[in-house]
Amino acid sequence: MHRVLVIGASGQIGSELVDALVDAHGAANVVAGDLRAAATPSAVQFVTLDTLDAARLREVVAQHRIDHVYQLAALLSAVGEAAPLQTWTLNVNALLNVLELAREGRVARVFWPSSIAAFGPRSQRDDTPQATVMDPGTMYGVTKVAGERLCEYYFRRFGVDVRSVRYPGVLGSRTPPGGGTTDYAIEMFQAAKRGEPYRCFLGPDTRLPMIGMPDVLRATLELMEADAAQLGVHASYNLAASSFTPAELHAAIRRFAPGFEVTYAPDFRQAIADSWPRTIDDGEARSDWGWRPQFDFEGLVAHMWEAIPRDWPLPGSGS
Ligand code: AKB
Repeated sequence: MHRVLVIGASGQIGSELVDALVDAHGAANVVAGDLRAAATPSAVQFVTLDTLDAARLREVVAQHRIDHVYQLAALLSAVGEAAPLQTWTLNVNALLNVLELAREGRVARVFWPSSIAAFGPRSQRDDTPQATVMDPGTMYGVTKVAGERLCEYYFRRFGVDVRSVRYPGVLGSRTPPGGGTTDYAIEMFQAAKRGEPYRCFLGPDTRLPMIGMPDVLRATLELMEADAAQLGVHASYNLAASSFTPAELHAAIRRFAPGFEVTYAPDFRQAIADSWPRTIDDGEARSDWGWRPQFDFEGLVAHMWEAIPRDWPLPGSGS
C-alpha cells in the first residue's frame, strides 16, 4: 500500500490510471493532480496543481504524505510542433521537479513515461531494440530522450528510484487523447461509432506500435511494483503489444460497422509517423519484470469497439 500522486490526472492516461491505483491502494491513498479536474471525476481527492510550480508540488507531496509519484503531464508529438519551447519547458522541467523531490528524499519512487517518439529516422524501425540510435525529429521526442537521460542520471548519481516505459500509441476510452500522431486510431473508432466516415491524417500503410489502455495500466503498475533488484534498465523500457496500419484497423472495424468508410489525406503527421518504429522488441521488459500484453490486435479492436462511447466529440468539433 502506497500513498500516490498522479500528476496529469485529467489526461488520457491519467484519468484511467487514477482508478487503477484506487483498486491497488484504496481511494484514501490516491491524490489526483492537474490544472483542471477530469471531465469524468474519480472518487479520489483532486488537487489543483501546475507541475512547473515546484513549491506547490512540494507542498502537495508533504501535505498528503505522498511516497509514489506518477508524472504524466506532457505535450504530445503533434501539438508539440506548434509550441516547441513550451513543450520542452513542460515536458522536461515537470520531470526535473519530481526527480528533485526524489533526490531530496521527499518521495520514494517515481514513474515517468517515455514514448516510441524517442526514436527517430536512423533508429532501427523493425523490432526496434532496447538500445539503438535515438535521433527523434520532434520536440516531443527530444524531450523524451532528454527525460530518459535524466532518469538514468538521477538513478546512477543519486540513487533515485525512477521507473519508465516507452509507451506505444495508447488507445483508451475514457478521455480523448490530446494531440498525438497515433490519435488517428482513436479518431477512427470515434467516427465509426457515430456512423460517420473518417478522413485519416496518415496514409493507409503506416504501421505503428499501439497498445490498449488495460495493458498500459497493467504495465505501469507492474513495473512500479517490481523488485528493484530485477530492473536492469534505468532509462526507459521498450514496451510492445501490437502494431497495425490504418488500412488494417479500418478492415478490422468494418467487422463491427460494415459500411464504415475511410479516406486518406496525410498531413505533417505522416513525416513524424514515418520516423518512428514499426514494431518494437520488448524482450528486456519481458525478462526483467515479466511483461506480457493481454490484448493482440483483434482483441484490442473488440475491446475498443465495446468501450468507446458513441457520444465522444470528434476532433475539432468543439463539443
Ligand atoms: C503521440 O502520438 O504523440 C503519442 C506517443 C506515441 O507518444 N501517442
